[in-house]
Amino acid sequence: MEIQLWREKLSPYQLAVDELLVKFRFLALEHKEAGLYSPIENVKGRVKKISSILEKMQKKKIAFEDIDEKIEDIAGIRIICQFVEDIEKVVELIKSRDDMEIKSEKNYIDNMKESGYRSYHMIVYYNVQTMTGNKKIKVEIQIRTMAMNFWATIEHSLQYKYRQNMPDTVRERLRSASEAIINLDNEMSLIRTEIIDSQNYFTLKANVVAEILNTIQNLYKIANKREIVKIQDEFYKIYMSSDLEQLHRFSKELDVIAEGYRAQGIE
Ligand code: 0O2
Repeated sequence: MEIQLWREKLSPYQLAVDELLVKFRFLALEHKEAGLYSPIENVKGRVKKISSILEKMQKKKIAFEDIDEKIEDIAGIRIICQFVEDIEKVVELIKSRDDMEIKSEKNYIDNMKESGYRSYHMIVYYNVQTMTGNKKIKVEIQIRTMAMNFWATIEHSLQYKYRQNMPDTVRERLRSASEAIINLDNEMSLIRTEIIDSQNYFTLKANVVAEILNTIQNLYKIANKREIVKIQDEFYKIYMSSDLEQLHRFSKELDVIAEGYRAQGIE
């Protein structure tokens, strides 16, 4: 198969992966900027390597002309969550979108694989606009926790090493490691609220501190030096106290001061 043909075949898949990475990362960012907890911790994406496609074609006796139809994971997105509960939220988020249509789902969390593998899989249809027009392609989205991802990554590399001949002892160890991962995810779920509260606190604090610093920077251009020094001292005092309410109040007061200068037409 000529390399150019492969390039043509795979380029819409690359476009889909690139677009979806932007979209899912934006979703996570939107949550954070709004001071909300994001069920999406991290997103990765890849187009399947030609060698892996060839391997699958051979294994499943698929012709080159049929790969769009029969290989569903040429474009792959992996969404990593912090907690098991987040997976359901991400699934709902995906289902509520109108730029992708669900083709099928596999829940390997409620129905763990024999190997110990756990993850939620969705195959979605996604439209890309190419030079030759619209193309509807399939994308596999895998959604799993950080702990599940850790296990799957290790197990995948061992599968690669041993191919079909993984020793029973290694297989057994992986299964018991998988049990440990279930326990870890459960333990984390028990303290989920506390973890989220503390993460939200840091996000909100970072947002308000960024706002305050921005206003102070603008005031530098217009306010007198003595006033700026006073504002800065006040800010450091409040910052050290780590009182979010006080930081919010201070940010609003600074807005009023900046507004006052604007009203005087000094800015
Ligand atoms: P790779 O190298 O990750 O791309 P399919 O083989 O996709 O046509 P299947 O097997 O019904 O059909 O799909 P399934 O079970 O949903 O698996 C799809 C992908 O999930 C796999 O792709 C893996 O990425 C992952 N996966 C499934 N089972 C396991 C497992 O036991 N361990 C690990 N580590 N990953 C798993 P590929 O193409 O097999 O591999």
